[in-house]
Amino acid sequence: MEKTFFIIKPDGVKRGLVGQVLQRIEQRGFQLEKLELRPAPSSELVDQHYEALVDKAFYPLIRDFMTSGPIVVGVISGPQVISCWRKMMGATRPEEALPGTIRGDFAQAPQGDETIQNIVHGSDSPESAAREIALWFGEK
Ligand code: DAT
Ligand code: MG
Repeated sequence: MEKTFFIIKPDGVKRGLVGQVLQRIEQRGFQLEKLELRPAPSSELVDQHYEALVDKAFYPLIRDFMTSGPIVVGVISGPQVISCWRKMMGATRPEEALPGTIRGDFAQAPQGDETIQNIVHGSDSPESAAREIALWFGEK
């Protein structure tokens, strides 16, 4: 069965949205394979996770945000779970995320110079899912 990796980012945990995010996963019928509350991740781990973005001008703000507090990490499985979870998350930019999606229902567009805080992460392909599961859960 297809698997994907997800994160409830520091904003989601701080705002008390863990239960509502997990409820949507269960409601949709996906199977929870792994689920852990983790202390704020190290910069090194976040840099590896976002290896495709580390050279972008905005990346330092992402790193600061992602290391700012505890996160929930997990693996879920189900038919087409990678693309389906991406649809459930909604667009990257909160102002573009449709109502009914997690980001569209809970995330606000950045104000001032803060970075995008959009509650959740989900792998974007089978290759990233495998890489991210190995990175966060140490499966070789
Ligand atoms: P997604 O999280 O929808 O997969 P992504 O992988 O392109 O989006 O980027 C990872 C995170 O980085 C994203 O959730 C928010 C932030 N981000 C992406 N593009 C950005 C940009 N142009 N400016 C600021 N932050 C950005
Ligand atoms: Mg991404």
